Amino acid sequence: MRAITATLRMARIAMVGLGVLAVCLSARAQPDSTALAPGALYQQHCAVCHGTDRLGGMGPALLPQSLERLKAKELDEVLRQGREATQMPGFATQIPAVALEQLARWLRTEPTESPHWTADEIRASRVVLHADGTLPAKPVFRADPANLFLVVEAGSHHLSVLDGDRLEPIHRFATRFALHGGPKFSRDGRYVFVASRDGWISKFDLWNLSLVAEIRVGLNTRNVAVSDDGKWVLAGNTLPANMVLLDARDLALARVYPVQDADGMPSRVSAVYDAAPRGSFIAALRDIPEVWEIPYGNVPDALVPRKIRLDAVLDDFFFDPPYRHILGASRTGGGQVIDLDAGHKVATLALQGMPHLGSGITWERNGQSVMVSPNLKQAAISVIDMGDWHTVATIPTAGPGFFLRSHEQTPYAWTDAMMSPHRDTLQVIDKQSLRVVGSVTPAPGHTAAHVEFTRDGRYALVSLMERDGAIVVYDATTLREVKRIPMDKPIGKYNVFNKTTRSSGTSH
Ligand code: DHE
Repeated sequence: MRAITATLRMARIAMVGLGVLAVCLSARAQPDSTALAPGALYQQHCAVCHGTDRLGGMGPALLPQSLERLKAKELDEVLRQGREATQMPGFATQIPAVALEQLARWLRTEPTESPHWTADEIRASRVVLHADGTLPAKPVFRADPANLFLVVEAGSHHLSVLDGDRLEPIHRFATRFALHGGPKFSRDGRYVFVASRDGWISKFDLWNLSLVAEIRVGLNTRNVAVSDDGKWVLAGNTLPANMVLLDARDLALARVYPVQDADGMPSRVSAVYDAAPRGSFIAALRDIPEVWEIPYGNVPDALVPRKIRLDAVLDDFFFDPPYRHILGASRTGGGQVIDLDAGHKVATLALQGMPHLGSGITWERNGQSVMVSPNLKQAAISVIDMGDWHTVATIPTAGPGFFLRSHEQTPYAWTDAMMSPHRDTLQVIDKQSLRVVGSVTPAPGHTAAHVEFTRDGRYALVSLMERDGAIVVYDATTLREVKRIPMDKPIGKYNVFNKTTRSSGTSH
């Protein structure tokens, strides 16, 4: 066991960063790089870490889908200069600029042989460090286990654990490259499951501060959901176009669901979520106008997808509090309300731009439930009446933003303007008047976004998303800064209590 742990640790240390092309360079004589075609250059310099097939190894996958989020000049820069604090070296002194540009372009083209990731490959990737039930069922620290925060640090790929009372870090896990999406907790808050964009699902035991198991479910993964009964983990992939069901105890592969319509048209998955009150997973699909419901309870059709046909695809969606309806939106605009029981659309949402419904939250206003969503393309927050689905208000903001957060114990909701020149400022909205009543700018000129509250709603934790960034803690009433906890590009942060009790002010 120790050997596996040590090997994994070594692999982790080596893999951190986009590249890790580094170790790839051997000291022995190599063919002249100036004369090589991009494919040959790749095999000479990159394949050792990123895999001969570009599917990843110690370094991440280098497929077009994996590089989608990296701008052309960023990729050029990484190839030339390497990546700070990782094993990825720069090649500017060894490979001529023109050849590096060709290599960058080549990395963005599909491999001649279509990448695959079969059930056998999924099984073979699994590593179990601690068999289910072998670690003590008692926290190894004094902090309140229900008031821990997990912080995803994207800079050097770590997951930090904060004591939510003292607001101090108590542990830092190394993680796979580029975690994305919300970590998903078991109901008792002991276990947490995270997905990396490269397809790795990791299970951590927070009480023992230990990594339990890992498995690679795909080459490009959207996100992961955990069933409310704690038995299943479902991951949604874009490459291959499928969903993968795992046994939550040890991440053993249970089932692969190819995602395609009745005519065999495959679809990438937009997102998968647990619909706890329904005892099912719900999956939105990006290329075919369907929503799939996979019941996991003790029912005759357990684990068999029920397919609901829609008028338009869903890129993003939100559950109403009873989990009867989903409010969905597609990248091309427009929103729809789908009644999951009836299995069809019941209303159209009057939404402009690109609402980020997955980041929506709800609160009570004038005796009515409203769903409130940021917008990735418009400087506005939409407020929707959950009774008749009409738009109650559109709140103007400083710029398009990603996230919106509140808490039952605070009168305010906080939003960012991350997609605009005002990305350094969060605005604070009064939940009753629907007016912007304040703002905070943790560091002028530096990106600040994503808020999560302590379990009592007293403090708001904001991410200063820079390499020398921080979690900046604000008093949620006075908006005064209370402290800064240094972090390496913190992205999201997640409070165990708010998540496991499904607070209406946070994502689930
Ligand atoms: Fe995310 C959650 C999709 C880009 C940070 N993001 C999610 C979820 C989805 C999603 C479906 C819900 C997952 C869940 O809860 O399990 N994100 C998308 C996109 O489609 C988009 C726009 C483009 C993409 O390439 O994927 C996108 N997301 C980003 C970023 O650029 C962010 C800011 C930085 C990053 O690390 O990639 C980013 N996404 C996040 C965060 C969450 C998230 C922090 C979790 C929010 C939460 O509080 O639950």
